[in-house]
Amino acid sequence: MKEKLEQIRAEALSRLEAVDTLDSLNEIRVAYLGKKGELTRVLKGMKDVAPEDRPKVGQMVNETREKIENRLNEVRDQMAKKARELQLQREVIDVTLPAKKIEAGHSHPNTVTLEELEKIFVGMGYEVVEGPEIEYDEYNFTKLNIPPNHPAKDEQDTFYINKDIVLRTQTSPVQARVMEQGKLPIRMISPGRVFRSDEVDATHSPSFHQVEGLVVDKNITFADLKGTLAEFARQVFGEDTKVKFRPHHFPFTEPSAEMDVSCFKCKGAGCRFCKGSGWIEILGCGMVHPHVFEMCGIDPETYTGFAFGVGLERIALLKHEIDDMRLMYENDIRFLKQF
Ligand code: 2U9
Repeated sequence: MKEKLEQIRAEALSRLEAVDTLDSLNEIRVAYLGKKGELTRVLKGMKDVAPEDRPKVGQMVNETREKIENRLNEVRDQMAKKARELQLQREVIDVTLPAKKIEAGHSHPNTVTLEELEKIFVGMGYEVVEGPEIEYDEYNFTKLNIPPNHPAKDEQDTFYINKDIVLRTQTSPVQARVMEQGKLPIRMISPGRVFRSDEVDATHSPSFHQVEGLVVDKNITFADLKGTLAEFARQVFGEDTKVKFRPHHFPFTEPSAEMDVSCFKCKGAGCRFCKGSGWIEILGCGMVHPHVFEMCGIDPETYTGFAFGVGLERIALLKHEIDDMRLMYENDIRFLKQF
């Protein structure tokens, strides 16, 4: 019996020397210490041992079990230690490596331009007022002196939600709503997205942005309009910018004009940028039409006012010398990160 136990112990310990995985370690544990293992088999053979020898043999079995078990645990601990060392080696952090760069984003060129325009007008005492992109046909057209069947309605043909509700074609309805509130005087700009059923090309989009402005007070004249917009042009395009007003027609203003600025590339001499003319068209403007005042509840005999409208994309494209509006909406990072 003693020899048998010696042999089991030697065999188990020798197998433990060669073990290299947790699975094979477990196999050895089962083979020697398990319910159907070698030592259990020895214990089952106790019935053949003389009763007086049984305690001694029992003690020997226990000693053998203890030795094998101790070694098994040692080997298991060594394997765990080795695995942990390997893992630490693999995960070692080189603190001298250069850090990953955090890619900081920045505002879209449209947003940069909008903020610049807002700053200029806020500096002149204007309020910034926003309004709904979905509007009543009445506010988008009728109150702005564009009655049903007016040809200008066709020009601005838009997206109808139903026969009374449209996606606004201009931000003017915001100003009509402010006028209706009746708090005078008014000095405001209304920036925002507008919609027209235009085909996409380098200068058109079915959705773009406007900044419109409105001043209403007693004794406002065309001279106030000219002075304000000339100052605006100087702040956007440079101190030596000249302005020129050409007569035009808008249903909501009378008289109406378009304003050009002297070309900021060639200073008015004529170049490819201004198509040889020396001037670049920037915005539309005019004195608020008396019908518009009446429809918004303001007495045109007491109050006068001027209004203007600029396309935000147009200013942003000019300032950055971008020749295709579609680039503004594609959000290609290679384009955007240049500004
Ligand atoms: C009220 C009364 C009058 C706003 C105006 C323009 C002239 C104009 C265009 C510029 C380029 C639209 O984005 S664009 O295509 N706008 O030329 N807008 S006067 O006149 C108003 C506004 C509100 C109550």
